[in-house]
Amino acid sequence: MTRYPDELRTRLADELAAARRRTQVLADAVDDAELTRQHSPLMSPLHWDVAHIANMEDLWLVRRASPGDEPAPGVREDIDHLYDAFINPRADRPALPLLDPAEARAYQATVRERSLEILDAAGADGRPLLEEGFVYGMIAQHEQQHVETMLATHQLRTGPRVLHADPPPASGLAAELVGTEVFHPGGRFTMGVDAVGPDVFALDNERPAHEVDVAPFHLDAVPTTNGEYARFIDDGGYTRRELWSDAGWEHVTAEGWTAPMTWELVDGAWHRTSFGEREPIAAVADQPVLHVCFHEAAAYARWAGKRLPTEVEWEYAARVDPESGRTRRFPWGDEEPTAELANLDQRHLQPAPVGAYPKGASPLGVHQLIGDVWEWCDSGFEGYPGFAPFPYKEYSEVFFGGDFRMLRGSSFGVGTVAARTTFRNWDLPIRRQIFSGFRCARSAGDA
Ligand code: AVJ
Ligand code: FE
Repeated sequence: MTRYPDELRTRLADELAAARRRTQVLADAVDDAELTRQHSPLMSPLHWDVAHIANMEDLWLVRRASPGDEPAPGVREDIDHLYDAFINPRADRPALPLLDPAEARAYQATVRERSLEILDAAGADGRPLLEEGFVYGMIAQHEQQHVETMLATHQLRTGPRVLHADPPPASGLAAELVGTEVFHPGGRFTMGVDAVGPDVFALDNERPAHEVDVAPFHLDAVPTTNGEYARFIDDGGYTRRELWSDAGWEHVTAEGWTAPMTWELVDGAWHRTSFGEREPIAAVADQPVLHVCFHEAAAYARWAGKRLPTEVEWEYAARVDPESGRTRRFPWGDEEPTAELANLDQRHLQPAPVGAYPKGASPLGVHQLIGDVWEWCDSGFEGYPGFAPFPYKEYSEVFFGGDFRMLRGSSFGVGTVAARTTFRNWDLPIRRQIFSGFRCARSAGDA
């Protein structure tokens, strides 16, 4: 039994701890009544997420990362069925005999103690799941993904503000960048990634690295802003049938949507409510628009004479260094994101104005591909050539070919451990409770 090298062991423990700190911030911000309430049928009660996070860690670290060829006993195998997302649709979760908040917190703590003992004792020992610490990274990412979901639940709750963060940095470049696009010559590039070295935490749907051809295209330098989106609304965007797909039109008219999720008209002026605080859209006009569904993004793009990018185009723009032709890890190079490069980790509770992260831009000048808002792409969810489910089919494979649209980049609510240009997120085209925005694209040659 060989232990992981100290540096790796520390990194893995740090990622688990960082995820747990965020879970606790969001769970501790509300009282037990709010923790156990379902704020929207689209979301779980927060204490379900808390125990589900622990149950995933119980399944994959306590049971599967333990030394030996057979899974070790779990902390609470008796409650697996309550926290299986496939057995229990979100709308049904409040009616289950769930752990109460104190029990859910205690379950998290007990499981974590056991995980850290296992991490301390052993290394990979040739087991693929444990190679380079993958399963610890997977569990840290799983917790961070649920923290982002819990943050979206917070966005849906009503009542006074309970979460606080510094405002995002200002931008001196917004006026210059809004409405501009960047030409990308296209060609062949390496899409996806092999989960080795710095990319070891890449999840199954990001793999393997493979060559792809992309035709020349233009991509907006920045995500579509609130100010631009308000002009689309004022121009009758939500009432002009020709801008919408059949499914999009059917959905917005059935729902009566006339603006993004958190917007409302107050004395004739658009306002949004962000984590309990109402503010005029005019004050955040340069921020990327947030909480729009795929259909709204696509309708805006058509109104603007453009379209949404494909996943291939998005990843090309985010990764290819035109100078060397090399596919890199991030728009700015190969180094991990920092507070100067991207708006991540819930450091700010809203997107930053466009142009606020000039150091994070791509060499061709595309800004904020990582951080701020998830970006809808006009692609469905499929496995890459050579895809293999790892370590379980229910993370990705069962969703392939479904009615999903892809989201790329990451939002202000994404944990750095899951912020990659190869990361593939997906949701139904009607969903907008997530931290979703978009930027437009155009094929080269189209007027
Ligand atoms: C990748 C965000 C679509 O939340 O449904 C969490 C992530 N998978 N637990 C989701 C996930 C299992 C997943 N998304
Ligand atoms: Fe989950």
